[in-house]
Amino acid sequence: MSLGAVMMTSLLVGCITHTKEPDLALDKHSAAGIFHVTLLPPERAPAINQMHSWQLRLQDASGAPVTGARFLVDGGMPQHGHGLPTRPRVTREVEAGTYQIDGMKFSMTGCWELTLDIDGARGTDKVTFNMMVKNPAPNP
Ligand SMILES: [Cu+2]
Repeated sequence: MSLGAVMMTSLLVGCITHTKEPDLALDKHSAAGIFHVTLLPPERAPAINQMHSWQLRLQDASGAPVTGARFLVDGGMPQHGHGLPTRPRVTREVEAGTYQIDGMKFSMTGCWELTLDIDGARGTDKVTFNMMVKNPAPNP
């Protein structure tokens, strides 16, 4: 494989591929289809390097809320080869099947990946989200 081909291959992960639109959905089924996961971003887009929280809604395949689940949060920027600048955690279940992720921070603009390992009563599964982080609009 030529160096050019290697570089092309390394660009085909995460947000940007040349074969399809970037998959920026915040609403996905987990890899094995056990869960339906919806990420709820903060109401106001956080500034770069600002700590913030997200929420996530966890449902089973029939749409029923999944309570008492445990999560491992990981991620980074695949195109830059680095991980998250913080160690975000799910800190509490806000209401049945809705959880809070604290300690989120994006240290630069660009394509970030967020991976959740989910351990629920129905089994364990994994889901990966891609998000394009831009500089937020200045405060009014
Ligand atoms: Cu980066």
